[in-house]
Amino acid sequence: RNSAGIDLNDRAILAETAAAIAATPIANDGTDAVHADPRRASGKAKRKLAATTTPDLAVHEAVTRAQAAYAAWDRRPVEERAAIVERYADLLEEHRTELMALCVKEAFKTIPDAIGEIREAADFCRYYAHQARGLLAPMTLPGPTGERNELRLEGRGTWATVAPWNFPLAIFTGQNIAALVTGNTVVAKPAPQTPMIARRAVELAHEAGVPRDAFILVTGGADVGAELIADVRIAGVAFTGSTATAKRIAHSLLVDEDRAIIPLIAETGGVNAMIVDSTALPEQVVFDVLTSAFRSAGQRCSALRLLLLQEEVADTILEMLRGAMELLVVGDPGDPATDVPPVIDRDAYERLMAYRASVQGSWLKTVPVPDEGLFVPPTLVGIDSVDDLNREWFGPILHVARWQAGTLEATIERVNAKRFGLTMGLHSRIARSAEIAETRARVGNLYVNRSMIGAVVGSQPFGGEGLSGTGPKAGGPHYLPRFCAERAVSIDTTSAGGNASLLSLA
Ligand code: UN1
Repeated sequence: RNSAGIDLNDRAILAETAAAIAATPIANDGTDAVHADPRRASGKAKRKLAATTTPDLAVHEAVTRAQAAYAAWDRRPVEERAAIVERYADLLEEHRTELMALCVKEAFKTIPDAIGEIREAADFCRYYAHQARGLLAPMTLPGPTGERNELRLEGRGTWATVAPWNFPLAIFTGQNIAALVTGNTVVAKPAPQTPMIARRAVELAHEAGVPRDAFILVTGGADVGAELIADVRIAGVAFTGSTATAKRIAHSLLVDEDRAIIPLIAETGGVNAMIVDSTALPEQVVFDVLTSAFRSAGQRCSALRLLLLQEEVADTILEMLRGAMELLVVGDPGDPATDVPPVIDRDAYERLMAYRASVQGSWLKTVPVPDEGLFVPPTLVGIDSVDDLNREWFGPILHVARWQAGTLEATIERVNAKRFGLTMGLHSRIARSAEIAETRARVGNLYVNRSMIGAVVGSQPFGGEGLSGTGPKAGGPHYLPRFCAERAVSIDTTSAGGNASLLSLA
């Protein structure tokens, strides 16, 4: 099953969701965002709030409990854990309208994106549950006669997970379920912007049968995250967020000489480019650009940041894109018609608006937005060359440059030279160009003739390289093993080894 079973044309579900949104007792519908919720407040007020927010449990106590719960959880047969995780997926779907409403209210998700959250979270659960059953079954390995060799994957202990606000249910669930289904226990820190979604997700996991102490939430800001990462009892860290924070985490895992060397799985940002040549279908390019750059207000790490148009079609495509941007509906995320919601908080709003103002001379297009609320106008910014953008702006701001026919390979190398490596798009009908992109693009996810967002669990394993993260890819076949300890057991079964039959001293 690869769907939350929600049809956007199903009026009953939309009505149910609208009612749930109205009944969700937290601030804002995207229009009163600035005033109503302290988490949307200025940086200073937000820091104060983070400092005064009482974590559900103090970090030290949370790790102590999760450690104590580890042995029993890891010893449960994988089938039991997998069944609990599948039950959890069912619960996520049963509670979908409530969870969607939380996504809309707390994270400003549009309704289609909120549906995506439920679907992706449930998909992660089912995919990882299915995979764990095979992966954690003991494997017999070949060896000489008289020797028995087995390889087992098991949990490592207690993981720390640090999740982002931009996929407050999907990525939060993916990280935590991967750790849990493989036998680990987890202390999870959600983003300070989205604690309520996380709390509800954890409650439902407990309801599904995950022991309370196997999955513990700690909430708060960067200070709580730092304290969690600094706890030497942690057996691994899964992080999604900024490149800078990932580096700080990597550093803090290494400074203590006595500390075990533990895995860090980091999924970070990108300066994602789409290259369009003269054989591309312009209407499709325009649609995919709108989707990739402006949907979710550009707040996906997969989002398109840099559009590279072949000189000969640049003016035509820009003209069509300008026209299409006029049709974007920017507004209340709870309205099913909305394409572009507000950005996550006042800090993000101010950062993006200041940058946007600083490049005003290069605007190629911008669109009006409602006066009240954290709406960053979708904006096209012209730049002279592919080399002129080297950092990620996490919002609905798309940079555009031109490239010359015959330089596809060189253009891809110039994108590679930014050293991010998350997503790249190519729009072309030339098979040779697709081949060049496939072999040259140093990215985790290459998308040809389609949008660059919305990676589907199991079909498009997602994650990058370089400054974009460590891998392995979430929703792919290599993700779970990273959460596991690998143990090989070799037994001499000859009489010389004394182990022809191991004594059973029951
Ligand atoms: C992220 O923004 O952190 O492909 C990840 C997508 C999502 C992944 C985005 N599944 O847009």
